[in-house]
Amino acid sequence: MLKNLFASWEKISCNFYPAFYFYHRLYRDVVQNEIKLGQITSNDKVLNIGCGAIPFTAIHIVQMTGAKVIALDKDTEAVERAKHCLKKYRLDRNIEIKIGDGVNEIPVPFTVAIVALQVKEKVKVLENLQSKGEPGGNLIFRQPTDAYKTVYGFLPNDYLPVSKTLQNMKTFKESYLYKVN
Ligand SMILES: C[S@+](CC[C@H](N)C(=O)[O-])C[C@H]1O[C@@H](n2cnc3c(N)ncnc32)[C@H](O)[C@@H]1O
Repeated sequence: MLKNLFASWEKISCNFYPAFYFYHRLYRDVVQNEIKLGQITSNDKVLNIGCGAIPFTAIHIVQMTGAKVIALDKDTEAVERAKHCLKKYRLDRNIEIKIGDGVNEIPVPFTVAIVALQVKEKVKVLENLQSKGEPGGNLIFRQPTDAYKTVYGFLPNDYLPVSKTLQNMKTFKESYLYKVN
């Protein structure tokens, strides 16, 4: 329910620039922390799984690092809206939006992957990324707080991250870093 609320909010508000801007701006510090965690630079090819209709993760990465981003979503409507808005607001440089489910479709090659909080089958996506990525690649997941674990899915304790960064959001307080072996 909460999960769908955010996806719907993005679809409704993406065509209204003040709402688009405000929502994308809210996540600036989150993505900045993840850029430091994954040491993302302009040389990286970043895969963002679950970009939504307002692909703020992709936008911040391009703006802050100059990296190229492939942004994936399994929802056709979100993909179409994201493409439309990026073009309309002239934010489409270095961002390619694609339809696909991160559980079984991973566009390659990528050097870093960032997975949205709302991507529920996190273990399957992590294992899929591990099997498709180049050794040494960085995989970043937003881990929900205990209260939101059932809603968003989570990575259990036996999936130990190599590092993490703190986040100041209601639904998640940490982003985890994994390595492709
Ligand atoms: C509404 S949020 C968008 C997050 C955000 N705009 C960002 O930049 O991080 C989550 C999106 O993830 C998508 N999603 C959920 N599970 C997915 C999966 N397995 N593969 C691809 N997209 C997924 C949903 O369709 C939804 O649009």
